[in-house]
Formats: sequence, C-alpha cells, structure tokens
Amino acid sequence: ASPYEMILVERQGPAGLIRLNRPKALNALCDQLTAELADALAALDADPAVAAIILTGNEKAFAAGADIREMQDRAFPATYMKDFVAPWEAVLSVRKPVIAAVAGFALGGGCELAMMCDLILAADSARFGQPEINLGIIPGAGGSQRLTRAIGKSKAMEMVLTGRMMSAEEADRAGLVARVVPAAELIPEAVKMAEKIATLSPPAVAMAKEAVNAAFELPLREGVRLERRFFLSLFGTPDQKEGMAAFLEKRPAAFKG
Ligand code: CO8
Repeated sequence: ASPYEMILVERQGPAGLIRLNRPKALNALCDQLTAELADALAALDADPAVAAIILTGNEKAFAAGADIREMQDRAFPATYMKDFVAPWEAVLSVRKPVIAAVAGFALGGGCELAMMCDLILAADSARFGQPEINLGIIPGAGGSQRLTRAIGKSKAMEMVLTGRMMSAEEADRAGLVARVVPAAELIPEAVKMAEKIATLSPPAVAMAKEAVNAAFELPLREGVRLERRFFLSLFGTPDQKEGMAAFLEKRPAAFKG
C-alpha cells in the first residue's frame, strides 16, 4: 500500500514517475501534498534503479498553485517563523534529472514548481501563469526570478503584473519549455528521455545537470571554471574511456558509472 494520499508514485522503466493527485482541487499544493512530494523525491533519488524522475499532474492540471484555502488565514510573523514555502524546494536537492511533464494548468506555485525542475516538457494543452497578483500577493517560490531568467524581463513582468496565462506554444517560443508534444505523448516522451539518460554515464549526467543549473547561480567566469573542473575530472572515470573506445570501435558504449 502506498504511504501517500495526494501523490501516486510508479516506475516506468528507468523513470520514477510522481503524479500529483488531488484532482478535485486541480492539484493545489497544500502542506500535505508538498510533504509527500518531498518524501517521494528523496526516495526515488536514492533508488539506484531510477535514472531520472518525472513529475506530472493530470490532463487538466499540473498544479493550479498553492492551496488558497489553506493560505487564506495565514498571518505574519507566523508565516515567517514557519516558512511554509521551504519544503517546496525539496526538488532542488535532487541529484538526478527531474523532468516536469506539464499538461493543463501550471499556475502560481505550480508554475514555480515546474521551473524548479531541470526541464519542462509541455503538452499542447499546457497553460503557464503567475496569477498571484489577482490574490493580492506575488509569486513566493521563485517565480519572479526563474520566470524572468527563462523568458526575459518584459514577458515575465507582464505575466507577474497582470496574471496573464501563456499557452504551450507561447511558452515554447519564449524558451520556458524544452518542447511541446501532443498531450497523449507527454508521458511516453518524458519516459523516452529518461530511457536515454539511463544509458549514459551517471557521473557525467550528474555533472551535466549541476553545471547547467550553476548557470543560474554563478557569474559566467565562475560557471565556466566549474564546468572546466567537471569536464577534466570526467577523464578520471572508466566511462570516459569506454565512451570514447566505443565510438572509435563503432559499437554502443556500456557505461558503468
Ligand atoms: N487552491 C485551492 N483550490 C483551488 C486552487 C488553488 N490554487 N485552484 C483551483 N482550486 C479548486 C477550486 O476552488 C475548485 O474547488 P471547488 O470545486 O471545491 O469549488 C476546484 O479546484 C476546481 O477549480 P475551478 O472550479 O476554479 O476550475 P475552472 O476550470 O473553472 O478554473 C482555474 C481553473 C482558472 C485554474 C481556477 O481554478 C483558478 O484560477 N485557480 C487559482 C489559480 C491561482 O490563483 N493560483 C495561484 C495560487 S497562489 C500561489 O500559488 C502562491 C505560490 C507562492 C509560493 C507558495 C509557497 C507555499
């Protein structure tokens, strides 16, 4: 029996799939859901059979934001003393690639959660938005920062100031998502990505993820230095020898990690 009530966790080949499952509230991210998500992410990250994690919702919603009913009566300074946003950041400590597979609404905290993942794969039905301003608040889980870095100032400003939603197609053009696929292909495509990653060298994959994410934290010079150290260190792995030998011998590589 699953220890969870608000998420479903399953394996699809080498992918660990977490499905947010509070459909009646459009997967609104309440405290319990967030705690379950953090727990499942850590478990899949620790499972050696899992190469990548897919985070998804249902056809109608990835997640329509933080739970407004639960937030309504929160007061300061209690909110500050017990930072209810912090547990959302569990996804940032995962070392394996995390793919957000988004169909339907990804709004407010839902959009922010998708942006905390390593990449977003969007169904053609996906809609992204930061509608917090309509509630008298602003994004609180990184939206003002990550959306701006992803799509630039004017578009991010318009979305954060007016709450306007973006279609999957617009999100693709703006660079928020890796790709848009037909809704029926969303999970199969995400699983394919995980299957490809599963064939690669685990230390190279982990360093690739860390290096790209560092581009959002470090000045260019420091980021390039980090990349260079990772790059050179990979020459100490058997997988580098195997990968290059396999190329030259015209055979598939068998990476061991
Ligand atoms: N919180 C709680 N319940 C919600 C939420 C939500 N965010 N979104 C939808 N629901 C509920 C509705 O209340 C409704 O419940 P009921 O059936 O009991 O009335 C049910 O889900 C279905 O919703 P609708 O009837 O509204 O469905 P529609 O198809 O008519 O509309 C929308 C879909 C447009 C997505 C609409 O539901 C909507 O606007 N939702 C709210 C979106 C929003 O404002 N999100 C931002 C929330 S604030 C936030 O995320 C701040 C994050 C800051 C960091 C968080 C740290 C914890």
